[in-house]
Amino acid sequence: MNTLKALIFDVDGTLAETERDGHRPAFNLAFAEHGLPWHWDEARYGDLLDVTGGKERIRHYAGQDAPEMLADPAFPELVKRLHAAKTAHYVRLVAAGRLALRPGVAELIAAARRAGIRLAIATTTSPDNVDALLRATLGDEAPGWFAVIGAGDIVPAKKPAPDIYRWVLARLGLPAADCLAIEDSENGLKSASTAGLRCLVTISEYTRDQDFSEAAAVLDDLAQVSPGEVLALPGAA
Ligand code: XBP
Ligand code: MG
Repeated sequence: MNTLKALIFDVDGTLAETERDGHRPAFNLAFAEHGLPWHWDEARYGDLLDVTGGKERIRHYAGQDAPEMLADPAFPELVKRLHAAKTAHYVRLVAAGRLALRPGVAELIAAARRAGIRLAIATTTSPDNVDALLRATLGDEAPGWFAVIGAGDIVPAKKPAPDIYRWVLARLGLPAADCLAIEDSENGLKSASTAGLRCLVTISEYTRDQDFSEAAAVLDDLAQVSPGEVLALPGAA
């Protein structure tokens, strides 16, 4: 029996294609204004996406391209400052309307609200980024439509660890079997599956070649099916 009570959305790559033209340029602007000769092109950024979390991604990159920086006692503070600057740039880009929702996302959110199915977010990205994207694309009331928003450093172990989904499920007060996760990446799918959730994958720009064999369904985007079909996906057990 389908007991769907909540949809739990990933953000980056799922609600919108945020990485190539949102997060990536925001990182590059932050590097430039801190005098760093770093520039993440589209291809390199694709590799760096294996590491979720902006601060984690900066640390990983420095380990590869400037390992001497890791030993500098000032490095952790630099990472914090770079990431704060990157977040400010990203929020500004999003507020300026640079990113749109992916096809079918707004329709599914509207259908879930009409059907009394609760909405939640489980993302690796920072809370300010989620708030800015929801407001810019769905209006100022949109963050309030989500019963739970789990974002960023609220759990220390980011996707593919299941912690963010477990955190969201605990706050929803629902068992995993009553919820459906919507993801775009293998890291996100692993995170949701390990938390016991069934997961619908909508493949995104950077995730075409990833392994989605554990997914309940794999689509190019949510406009391929009707919202009713998503809400009627068969349950886990
Ligand atoms: C998203 C991410 C994030 C963003 C950057 O992964 O990996 O790190 O790229 O966000 P997912 P912050 O879609 O699986 O949640 O810089 O705010 O960390
Ligand atoms: Mg994602």
